[in-house]
Amino acid sequence: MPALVLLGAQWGDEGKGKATDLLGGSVDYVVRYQGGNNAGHTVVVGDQKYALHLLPSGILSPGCVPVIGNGVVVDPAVLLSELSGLNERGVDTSKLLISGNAHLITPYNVTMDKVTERFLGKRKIGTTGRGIGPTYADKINRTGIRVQDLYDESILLQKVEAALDMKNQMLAKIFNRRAIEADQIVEEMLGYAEQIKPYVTDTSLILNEALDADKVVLLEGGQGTLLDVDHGTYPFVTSSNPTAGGASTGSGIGPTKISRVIGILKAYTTRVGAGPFPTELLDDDGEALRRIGGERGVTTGRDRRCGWFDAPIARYATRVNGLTDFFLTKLDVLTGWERIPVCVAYEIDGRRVEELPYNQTDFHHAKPVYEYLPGWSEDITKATTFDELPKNAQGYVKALEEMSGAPISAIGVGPGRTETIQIN
Ligand code: 2SA
Ligand code: GDP
Ligand code: MG
Repeated sequence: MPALVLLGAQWGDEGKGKATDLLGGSVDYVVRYQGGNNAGHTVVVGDQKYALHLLPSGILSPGCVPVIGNGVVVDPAVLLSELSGLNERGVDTSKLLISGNAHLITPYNVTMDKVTERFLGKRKIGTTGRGIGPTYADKINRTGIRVQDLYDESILLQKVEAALDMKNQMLAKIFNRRAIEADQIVEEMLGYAEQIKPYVTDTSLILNEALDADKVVLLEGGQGTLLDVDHGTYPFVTSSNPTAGGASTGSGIGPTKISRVIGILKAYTTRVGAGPFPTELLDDDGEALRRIGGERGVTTGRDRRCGWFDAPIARYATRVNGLTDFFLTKLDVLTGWERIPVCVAYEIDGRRVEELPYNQTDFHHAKPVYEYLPGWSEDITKATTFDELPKNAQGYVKALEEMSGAPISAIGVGPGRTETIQIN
């Protein structure tokens, strides 16, 4: 198998970290291709729990080379602290590779993220405040700073000055803030340069050579399909492409090398931050899903908004990503409900709509049309085969598979590595 992609089919936090870790043993490289330390992946190995933000989840698999691709935005201070945190827990991180073309999150990008959100007030996006959007904005605006710029001091200074020129005027005139000094930024950035240097390389070349040598490369998405800047619920999205196309541009691996695209799909729906969410529950059921599912942001600690499963979203993820299969996660969280509502379509201004509307105003008005599936009360966390699941849990999985447009190849029944049912 050449390259495969693993990505979020909903609004993120579907359990991608666990799924990547599960596959980690059978792949040679795990690559992050977009986002930055806005991601929060939880991996539970035995009695150890790891929260990763910037590093690929493959860093926990000893045989695997973790890669930060060109499409990622890297906060160097976060990178170094995440590495040393893992080292202190005995994890070997020496194999890490970082693309010299990845962009750096600078302190002024973090400042811009925070002041912009404050400025937007009620209209804010609910970002993680990690400087993600402003760093991608600089990249597209061609005023970004790349990892490779750390190794040419005069170029770094010129680029930081250019990037700060307009921002300092904005900070002073619009946000009433003091100017940021280019020299101070350069000094801070240079302070990280030597520690990062051993990891920096041409990752696209290395990955393509690995594929030519029949190695297996796993491309790991952060966030999810509906947070994609092109295909998500714009403007309530992140500023990168978590969808399958982003895996190619964000790693420098051509689409013809990708043979499998796995969508990670939670058995219900969650979202962090602002924006439309048709099946959101503002009642006791929503509170129960949050409590039982432990639905709290791994990066910011914010409560996640919770709701029932939304089939048009799953179908949409299948379509825009060309999904080959799904991993269904957190089925165990639904144990105990007598009947489980599943959104099969929307009602928008009196019309029944089967697919996700491309028009944002329509999506804001979408009301879920529910079908009710019978629930189960048996503990399913020890199930290791599909047949061991209660009949109604089997029925729920089969119904979701039929509605979502791609086969379900694994089912999560708990957070641990072993709490997974593989379906062949
Ligand atoms: P940003 O910071 O610019 O990427 O924010 C833009 C929107 O993207 C959402 N976003 C996320 N949604 C779910 N999970 C994410 N990662 C963390 C986690 C989130 C956390 O694993 O829990 O801890 O809050 C993530 N990252 C970005 C964000 O909420 C905005 O809606
Ligand atoms: P990611 O961002 O997609 O990697 O997901 P997060 O780590 O942010 O959130 C998923 C949460 O669900 C984590 O706390 C995981 O440990 C947990 N998790 C993953 N799969 C399962 C599952 O099948 N059952 C249960 N109960 N928890 C799971
Ligand atoms: Mg997460």
